[in-house]
Amino acid sequence: MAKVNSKAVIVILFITVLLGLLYVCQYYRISLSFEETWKTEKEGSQTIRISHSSTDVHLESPPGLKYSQPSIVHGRTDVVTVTPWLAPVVWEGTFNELLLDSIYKKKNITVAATVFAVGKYIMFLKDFLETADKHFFAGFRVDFYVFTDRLNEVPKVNMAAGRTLTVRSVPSSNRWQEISARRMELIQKLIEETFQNHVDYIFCLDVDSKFHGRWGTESLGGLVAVIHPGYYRDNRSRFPYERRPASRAYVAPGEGDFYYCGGAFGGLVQEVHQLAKTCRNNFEDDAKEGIEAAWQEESHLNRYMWINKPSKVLSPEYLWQDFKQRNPEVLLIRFSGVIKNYANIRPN
Ligand code: UD2
Repeated sequence: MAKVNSKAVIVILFITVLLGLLYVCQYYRISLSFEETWKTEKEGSQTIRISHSSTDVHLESPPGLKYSQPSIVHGRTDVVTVTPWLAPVVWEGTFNELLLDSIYKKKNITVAATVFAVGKYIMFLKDFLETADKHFFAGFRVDFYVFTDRLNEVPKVNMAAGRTLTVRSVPSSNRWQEISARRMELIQKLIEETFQNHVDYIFCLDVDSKFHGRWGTESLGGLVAVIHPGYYRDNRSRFPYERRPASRAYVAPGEGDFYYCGGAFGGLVQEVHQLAKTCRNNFEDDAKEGIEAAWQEESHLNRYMWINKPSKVLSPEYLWQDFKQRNPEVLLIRFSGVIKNYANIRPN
């Protein structure tokens, strides 16, 4: 009898310890989804808290807000407004900006935007900033970060209240491919060293572009990609993905969803940090083996987005190209790349 009892006690103890372990694991799993510990080169280890749930998931509308009735049977029929993994594709006519702005005003969000203006690309910065101040998250707190090697040539632009401009020095380079590709590393470091708790979303944008229309809260999401205007009507066999299996940006024939722009992407700070870090590491590991992907960081970004599906996809309204005639399904061009003479502005 005493023997049976001691066996029962051992079994009960074992179950108790097991339940305790399960509880602890569950606790850590939940904590980890809200906190991420990043090692920064300078500061060692630090904990950055980003509340996913309150910023991106819970959408609370102010009581009493009047807006037009949404329909479940009428809407855009000329374009696809949802991906096969059920992420919205944002086109003009698919959202109510009054409603969205009211929801995000309550959240008191801060959006950061990065832009690189290295070498002669500084010439594009004035128009970029002036039009961004007018159209990019107008009425919201926006922190612009300009990376340049020409600190003295940064134009003076009067920003609206609540919007800041920070200029960071970066080395010059005699290879445009390197300037374009190093952006991922600098975005990763900016997030690690500067953002801490105060920025919710970040967008990374090409400087040789201008805003023409609203780019606002409708674009917010966990991981946000923009459909490239040059390929969105094409079969994926024609997408300029990296096609050499030796590269970490490789996308095999028959794979890939859309072709996304390297010139605009964003999302929650934590998501963009993961993207930038991964693309940077893959780019550098490729370089050690003497490989440079076909479209540098754009190729790595496309590989990343193929595996890590964006939770919101922005239509080509969000990055058009001025040399292209507007297609009928593009009702509004919000942001577009200016016409430029590569031979005159690139260092090589
Ligand atoms: C495409 C992408 C670009 C990038 C590139 C591949 C779009 C609209 N553009 O543009 O994002 O993925 O292919 O590498 O998706 N820059 C400088 N100084 C330079 C060169 C570049 O500051 O001398 C910066 C600048 O912010 C510029 C960006 O890098 O906007 C991209 O370079 P680009 O505009 O010359 O590349 P492009 O037009 O081929």
